[in-house]
Amino acid sequence: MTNNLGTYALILQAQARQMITVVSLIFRGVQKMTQSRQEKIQSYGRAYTTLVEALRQFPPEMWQFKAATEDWSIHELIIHIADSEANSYGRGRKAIVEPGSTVMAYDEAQWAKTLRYHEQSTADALELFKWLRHNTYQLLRNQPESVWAHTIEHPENGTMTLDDWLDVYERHIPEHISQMERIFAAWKAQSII
Ligand code: NI
Repeated sequence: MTNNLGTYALILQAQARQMITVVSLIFRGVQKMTQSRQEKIQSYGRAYTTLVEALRQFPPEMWQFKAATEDWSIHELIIHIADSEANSYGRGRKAIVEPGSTVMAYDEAQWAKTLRYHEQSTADALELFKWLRHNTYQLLRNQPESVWAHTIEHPENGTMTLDDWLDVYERHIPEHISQMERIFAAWKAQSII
């Protein structure tokens, strides 16, 4: 009897230890996810500063340079960033307030042509981007956990959670900065010839 009780206690102890391991693994997973989301929100919030600092390395006289006819110039990319932000501003809010909504897709290349991006002010576009981004950043910082699983329906990308939306827009500015660097390199290469 005493032996049986002892064995039983050992089994219970082992089971408890296993439980603790599982719970702590789950906890660490959640903590990691929350941490990386927090990092993304911070990076999302820094985008305007990052963009303005990056733009300093490109001389304004080459902002309308296109490496190929169908490629975008730095000038067009800046206007695109503001238009994209205006769209994402609406999409993010739809996800928070009206989960399950279908959001609008738009033809980026056609917007650049029809809305004559080269004739629009880059200074105005940067200012617009600055405040749209700032306002959404403030909003994101205070969202409850449950909101991040809210979804929207994108006609081209399918179902997106608010986390997916953050992922796309956190990467948007750094990706376009890399593109600008490639345009600048192409401009330098053809200036030498
Ligand atoms: Ni883009």
